Parts: sequence; C-alpha cells; structure tokens
Amino acid sequence: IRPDLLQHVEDVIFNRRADATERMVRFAGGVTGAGQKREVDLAWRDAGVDARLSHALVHGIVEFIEADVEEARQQHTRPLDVIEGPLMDGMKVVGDLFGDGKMFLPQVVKSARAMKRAVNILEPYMASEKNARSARGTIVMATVKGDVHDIGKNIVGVVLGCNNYEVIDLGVMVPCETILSTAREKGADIVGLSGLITPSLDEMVYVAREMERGGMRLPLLIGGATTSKQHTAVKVAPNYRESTVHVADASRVVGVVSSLLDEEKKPGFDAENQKLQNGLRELHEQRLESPLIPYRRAKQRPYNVDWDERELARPAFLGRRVVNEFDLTEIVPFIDWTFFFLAWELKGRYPAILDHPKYGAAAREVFANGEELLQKIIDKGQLTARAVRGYWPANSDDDDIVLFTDETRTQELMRFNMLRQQRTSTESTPARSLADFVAPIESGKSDFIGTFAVTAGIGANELAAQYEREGDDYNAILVKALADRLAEALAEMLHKRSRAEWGYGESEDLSNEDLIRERYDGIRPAFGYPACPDHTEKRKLFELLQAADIGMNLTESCAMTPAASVSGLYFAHPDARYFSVGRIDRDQVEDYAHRKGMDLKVVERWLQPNLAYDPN
Ligand code: B12
Repeated sequence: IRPDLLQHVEDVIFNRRADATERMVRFAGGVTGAGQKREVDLAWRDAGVDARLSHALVHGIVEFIEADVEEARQQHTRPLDVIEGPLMDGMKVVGDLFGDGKMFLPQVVKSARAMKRAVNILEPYMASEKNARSARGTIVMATVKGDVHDIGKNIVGVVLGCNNYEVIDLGVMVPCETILSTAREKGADIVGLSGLITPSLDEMVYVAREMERGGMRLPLLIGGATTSKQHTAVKVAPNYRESTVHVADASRVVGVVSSLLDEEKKPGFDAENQKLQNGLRELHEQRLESPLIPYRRAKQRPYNVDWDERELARPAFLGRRVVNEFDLTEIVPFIDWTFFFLAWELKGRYPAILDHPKYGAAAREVFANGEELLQKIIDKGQLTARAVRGYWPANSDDDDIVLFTDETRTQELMRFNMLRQQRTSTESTPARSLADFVAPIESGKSDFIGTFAVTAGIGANELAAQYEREGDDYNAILVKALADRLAEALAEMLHKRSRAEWGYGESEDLSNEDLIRERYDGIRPAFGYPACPDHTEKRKLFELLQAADIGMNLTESCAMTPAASVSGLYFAHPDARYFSVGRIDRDQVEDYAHRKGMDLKVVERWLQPNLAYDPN
C-alpha cells in the first residue's frame, strides 16, 4: 500500500484528525485510476525545435530532451550555439519568473535538471570548445568544517547555475584551507559558506579572518539556517575588508551575486550593506547593555513544580535499548510535511498549502514527486532508520541533572549541565532551566530522565550521490529532504512510544495533528535548541547511549552523522515546556565552565551566540 494512501485511510478509520474525511476526498480526486485519464497537453510539441527546448526547460520536462537536443545540434553550426541559444533562452525565462515570484524553487530545480541533461548530451561534441561557454562568474561554495547539512546550499547552487554562474561546490565538512586554495586555483569571483548549527558560526568567522590574512579580495557570502544578518554584521564582517553579505534564502542570491560582480552596481550595493551592518552593530551594542539578573538571583527564581502534587511515573525499563531497523511505513504517518515544503521555500502549513492561491500548484507537484520517491525508497529499502533510547533514575542538583547507576540512587553515573535564563522581565517571572523539570535530590522523590538518538539517514548520502551523478539534483535534494522528515517523524514516533513505556502517556489518544502541535505531556528538547543551547552535551549523551552502535557519530562541531538525525532528552513532567535560555552573563558561564570541568575560553566559544558580554 502506498504510504500516503495508508495514512489517509488510517486517519479516517482511527479518527486521527478532524479533517480526515475532507482530506480523503481531496486525495481520492488526485488518484488516477483506470476510469480516469489525465490528459497531457502536447500542443507545444508542434513548435520548432528551439522553441520546444526552451519550453521543456521552463517546464522542467525531461521526457523529450534527448531527441530535441539531437535535432537542435544538427540544425545549429556548433553545439555551443544550442546552449547559448534555446537553452539559455529557456533558463533566462526561468530566472526571470523565479525573480518575479511567479515560479518556485522545486520548479526551478526541475528546470535545472532539464538543462543539465541537455548540456550532458552536448558535451561529448564540444571537446574542442569545452571552456568556451561564458559563465557570468565563478562561485566556490561549501558547508564549513564540522557541519554536515547541505540542502540549502545545494538549492542555492542550482539557482546560481540556472542563472549561468559556474558553481564549484566543495560539499560538506570542508576545511578552511580547501575553500581558500580552491578559490585561488579556480580564480573564483565569490566565496559562499553554509552552516546549520551554531558552532559553524565560529568557523565562518575563522574563514573570514583567514581570507583577510591571506590578502584575498573576493566577496564573501554567508548562508544557512543558523546564520543571521546580525551575526554576519557583528562577528564576521568586521574580520574581512571585502564585501561580506548575509543571504537569507535562495530567492535573493542572484540579486546579491549579480550586484557584487557588476562594477557599476557594486559600490551602491556595498554602501547599502555597510549601512545595514553598521545599524545592526549599533543595535547589538545596545542589547549588550540591557541588564540581566545575577545568576545567584536567577537560581532563586526557578520554575516551581509542585513535586508533592502527583506520583511520578516509573519507566517500564531502565538503561538503554536499541531498535536496529524500523519499518519505514510505520514512521510515515508521523511526518510533519509542513517542513518538507519549507525546505523548498513554500511557506505555509500542510495540508492547507496544497490549496494555497500562490504556492498551491507548485506544492502539489513537489508533494506528488516526494511521495512517489518515498514509496520507491520504501520498496527498495534504500534508507534505514535506527534508534536508541534509554531511561535513567535522575534528580536535579541545582542546575545539573544527575543520572544514577541504579534506583538506590547512591552512585552517580553522569550529569547533564543545564543553563538558566537570566533575563526576566518582572520579579514574578521565573528564570527557567530544564533542571527545574526534574525532581530535586532534596525532594526525596524518585524521578527519571529519558534520552534518545534517532537517525533515518543511513543510505541517504549514497542515494543522493547516485542521483547527482545522473545530473538529477532535484531527486538528490528530495532524498535528503525526505530523510530529514523521516528522522523528525521517527523522533516523534519514538517519543510517543516512550510516553507509553514511561507510563504517564499510556492512555493518550492523539491525532497526528495533535502530535505535531505537541498536545501531550512532557517535552523532548534537543541539544542545540534554545532551552539547552550547548551542543557539547551531545558528547555525554552519545556516550551514555553508545550511539555509535547504531551508526551515529559526532563531528568536531558536534554535528551528527548521518545528517538526518535528532537526539535529545525526554522530560515527563506535565509542566515541562520549551523555552529559550537567551542571553547569559559571565557569572553563569564561569559557574557552568566549572561544573563542566571545561576551560572557560572553550565554553565561551561554544556558547558564543548566548553570551551577553564580549569575552575578548
Ligand atoms: C528541518 C530542520 C532540521 C532537520 C534537517 C535540517 C536540514 N536539512 O537543513 C533535522 C530534523 C535533521 C534537524 C536536526 C537538527 N537540528 Co534542526 N532545524 C530544522 C529547521 C526547523 C529548518 C531548517 C531547514 O531545513 N530549512 C530549509 C533549508 C532549505 O534552509 P537553509 O538550510 O537555511 O538554506 C537556505 C538559506 O539558509 C540559504 N543558504 C543556505 N546555505 C547557503 C549558502 C550560501 C553560500 C548562500 C548564499 C545561501 C545559503 O539559502 C537556502 C535556501 O533558501 C531549523 C529551524 C529553522 N526554522 O530554520 C532547525 C535548526 C536549523 N536546527 C537546529 C538544531 C540545533 C538541530 C540539531 C542539532 C538538534 C538535535 N540535537 O538533534 C540537529 C542537528 C542535525 C545534525 N545532523 O547534526 C537549530 C540550529 C541552530 C543551533 N542552535 O545550532 C535550528 C536553527 C533550530 C533552532 N532554532 O534552534 N533539523
């Protein structure tokens, strides 16, 4: 059974969501059976070959590419004329439509796939004039050392390629030296960096410094989920004298790159960027001055849980347990598709987005392609999902969560060190720490903590690489986006199972929508998220769970491999909430470094985005 069909049927049968029937009806309308034929309009095939090629590119149709390219090659004097004529004409339309917001990312990436196929067919005939194609400029791009995510970077690369820029993509976990030496060797015009997690921010600062030290004069682009225009202005740009620009998403990159490479436009663009960054730096200075409460006082204002109010549940087992292979169809119903669309810059909640007046058509198309590929992945067993979880007797000790070897609670196994908010608006607002949600040692209560690490990314890189070799960036990106969705869905599914195992969630009866909206007791914060921003705690977590046993590891920046992975803690108490630790002061950081047994300077580097002071 197709997973999407199964999900719709189960939603109806198990009454999992209020809109299950409407969704089923809509879904059924899109299923083509023997009785219903989809008419494909092939009128465009009647046009001349150049017009057909342009049409195929604009609509991302690969079906007729081979025959059409061959026909065009015979009609034109040189193969290069086919590229620079009808193909580039088509891509120009794509670029313009995308720039005008009339075409969306999935469609652009499909067009790029058609272009790539066409060029691949022509290339053998162009041996003698290989380098004759005139790109508008060369951009060297990389996900920085220690980081593994590349969906965003890859999308940006495709968009630049569509606009006739040459993109040299160095991949993920790329050391600074490789980026800089490649930029020099290839005579690059621009360097672009990407990163998903906060430790990458520091690496970007390092790259900027090295570019300055090496006397480089190329504009530097900064992008990725963890980056911001604030961080670029405050931390990166001051280290490098050339233009340093934050690019928020793929729809802006062509505008930025073309301005930077245009001698006439560049001075104006730089001046605007400088002005913006000066303003952001001033704002940052002001923020540094807004007062925090001393850590000592913050600790006196915890979130107060009434520990006598209820019996604390005991998990069904203690210690760790591994699940080495999941049936992917079991995970599919837990997918939150909203983020699948977000990866393609289609912003809106699923399923409403399918009927969105602007994005609807593009959303339906990429959703259908995604579901089809997911089915293929399931049928062929191309991705493997694994998980390890564990429960431990635990109590809080100040801002630490102490795990004990057994229920006598006499011997400490390890401790997670937590941070506490220091910015509270009024005397009555608590200064929260995740430690507040575990019963304190002095309460005498027998509390527990849960831990988990899940991945759905085993096989993802190989499968994506296979598509890339075939010139199919569209499916390569889809594979990674689906693996990410499965990882997040597995985390949700395992959390549900954990609430049952732990006892407090046994009688829970929630629809998928309720799960997405987290209408259950307890939370599962992940290290790196705002309530526990220190990524290095993952090292303890991975050791405790022996995550390497299921093929999960940490890079030097504490990014997890495979990329499609999630890990964190389970808190059972119904009062437990997500929150943001936010800015913290030196008094807390010193205490924290001491608790962790880590050098203050090192701790400050990892917590850089949270520091309310300049550590230098
Ligand atoms: C989906 C998601 C995931 C997915 C996959 C992410 C992915 N493939 O990128 C999964 C579930 C696997 C995941 C896991 C984790 N995540 Co997460 N995740 C997100 C989320 C919700 C969306 C990110 C996303 O996919 N955006 C869509 C893509 C296409 O956008 P993008 O990568 O930013 O790229 C665009 C632009 O940035 C730009 N761009 C990107 N690169 C470049 C390069 C250049 C040169 C240019 C010009 C532009 C450019 O253009 C791109 C296209 O428009 C964000 C929150 C958020 N709303 O941003 C958190 C977020 C990124 N995650 C975060 C964290 C902490 C984690 C985990 C560490 C949690 C954990 N302990 O398990 C793990 C780390 C995974 C690992 N392997 O180490 C943090 C990162 C910041 C931090 N504190 O470190 C965020 C910001 C959430 C938060 N607020 O705390 N995550």
